[in-house]
Amino acid sequence: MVVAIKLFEYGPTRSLKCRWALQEAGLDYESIGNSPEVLTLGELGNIHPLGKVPAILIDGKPLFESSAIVTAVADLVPALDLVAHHGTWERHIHDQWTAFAATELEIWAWCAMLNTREFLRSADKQVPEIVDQNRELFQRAAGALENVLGTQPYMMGESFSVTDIIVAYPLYLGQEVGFLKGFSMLEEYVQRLHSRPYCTFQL
Ligand SMILES: N[C@@H](CCC(=O)N[C@@H](CS)C(=O)NCC(=O)O)C(=O)O
Repeated sequence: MVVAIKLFEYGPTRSLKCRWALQEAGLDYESIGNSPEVLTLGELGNIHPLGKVPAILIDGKPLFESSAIVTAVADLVPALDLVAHHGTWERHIHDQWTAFAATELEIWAWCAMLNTREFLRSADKQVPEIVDQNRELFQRAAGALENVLGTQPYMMGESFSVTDIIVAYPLYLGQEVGFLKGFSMLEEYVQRLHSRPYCTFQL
């Protein structure tokens, strides 16, 4: 099976999830941009309604949102079992954890970054007082994951899957802003994933 894949990406962003998934899947792809200028490309604007990265064309079909892209990439290579297959209960569990990662974890770590990192948002537009609330909400969700990963090595059980790429990214952001301290299972999990050859996240 040969699939034409164009990934609109820029290194230190959520694009990293997609690059990692493509490498796990063993799929060749054309990297478009991979610099801040990617955000100015009209072709990107035609795929992503907000002109953000990552975005992808798979055989010409457009898709955005990093979790959707990662899942679609894994679905291209079903024999590798990189994601629970369509129509199984496990697939619903994958959807459960990827939605949880975006709405209960990533949002709070990202909000903390936006309000403390001037390369993301100028100081006059930051509200650093919000960070304590971000930490509280992130850590509530992190506690739930800590319980899961205390009994199994990966989010879906005994084996790595792209669910882990999607869940680990907000943990990696959380580590950046110091929200992961004291969550020993999560710190070990991040290290475990980091030791995979295709991991793109920098600790
Ligand atoms: N929920 C989206 C978030 C995409 C996103 O915010 N991308 C950032 C880089 S990590 C971006 O392109 N920002 C440029 C902008 O805000 O215009 C996803 O997971 O793909």
